[in-house]
Amino acid sequence: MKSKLLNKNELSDYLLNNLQLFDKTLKIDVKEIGDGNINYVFRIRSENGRSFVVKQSDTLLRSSMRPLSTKRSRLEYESMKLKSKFVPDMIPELFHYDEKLSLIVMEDIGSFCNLRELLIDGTVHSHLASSISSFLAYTLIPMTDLVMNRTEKKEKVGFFLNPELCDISEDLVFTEPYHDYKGRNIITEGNEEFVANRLYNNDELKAHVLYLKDRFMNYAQTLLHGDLHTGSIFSSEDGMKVIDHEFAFYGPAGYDIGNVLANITFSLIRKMVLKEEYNAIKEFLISTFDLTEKKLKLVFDEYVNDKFSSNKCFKDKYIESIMSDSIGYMGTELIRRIVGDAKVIDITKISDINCRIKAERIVIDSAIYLIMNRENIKSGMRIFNVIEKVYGEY
Ligand code: SR1
Ligand code: MG
Repeated sequence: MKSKLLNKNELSDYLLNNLQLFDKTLKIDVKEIGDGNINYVFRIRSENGRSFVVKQSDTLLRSSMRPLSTKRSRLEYESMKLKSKFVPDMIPELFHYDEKLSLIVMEDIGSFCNLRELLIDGTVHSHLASSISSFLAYTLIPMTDLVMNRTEKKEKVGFFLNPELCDISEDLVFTEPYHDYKGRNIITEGNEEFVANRLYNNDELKAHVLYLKDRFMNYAQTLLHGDLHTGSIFSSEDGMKVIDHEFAFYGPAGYDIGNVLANITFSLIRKMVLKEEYNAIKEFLISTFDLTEKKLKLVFDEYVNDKFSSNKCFKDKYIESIMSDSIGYMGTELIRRIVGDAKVIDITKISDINCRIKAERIVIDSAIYLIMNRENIKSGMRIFNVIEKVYGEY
């Protein structure tokens, strides 16, 4: 398919001629600000300071230039629209969608900071565990068929089929870290034997990961963000915004929760091995897990009100299984960011090679324990205890 990507001048003309967002008599400046693997992101600012963000999907993947359907743009837009009904303050406001150009115009969230960078810096805004747990509970529970009309929910499952983006995760998260069949893994020098022993030659672990992969592929529980790492979350003293919804699809709720927990853990382990103050991040990890479980129950009570599904025993089992899935997917995200090629700067920016080797081993050993024991880890403190114990072994 031919590329339809606009260059900066074309984008500027497009916005001035097709939308009433800017005063046409003033100059506008277009700057590319995206650094992701998938799409292109621009900030467009008028001389009077008014600004917007434009996200455009090309027919080729930004990182590797291989073909990728632009359907992802429509799914991103529709998923943001749906989620903003439940968490309006946490989704950038949407101004325009162009189906032909796969282009979304949205609020500029430039006054918020990237959460990965904040955590590396040691900054945890006081509302954050509460905000993230609300985002998770209010986006995950209402889109299940315990709340939605059953027919409408099945239509949504169909609409949000996202085979190409899911395929990326099925490979990068659930397959390649255990079988490097595409030869794309990047293992830090010094950890090759460790990775072979712990991952490539670990059939017991692989069985657990296959179960989680099967659930990812077949359990259409709710509409997921699908790639909810700390680079997709932006925070300020007053609130947070979640971006990059192109991986949206119907899958197990625990996948989004597990991704958040794993990505907080990278910054925690970074601080631990660098012997930096980590108490704020430890508390953040613990409260994010505990508050998410609590709010899933509250939102269940608030939204699940038909007389067949609002059953206390069922509710407890349902939330318990979301939380154990979360621990499992936390583990798979932890592992894939260490051995795969989509790494996280929390770990790659550890400049002392011995510290980095140690951090990677702590991440992998913690993850393996979490995956294999996911049904018995039931509190944020237990998660921290696992990491602390593994840390003590190195
Ligand atoms: C080719 S895409 C690599 C990774 O970047 C995205 O943000 C997802 O995490 C994906 O796995
Ligand atoms: Mg992303």
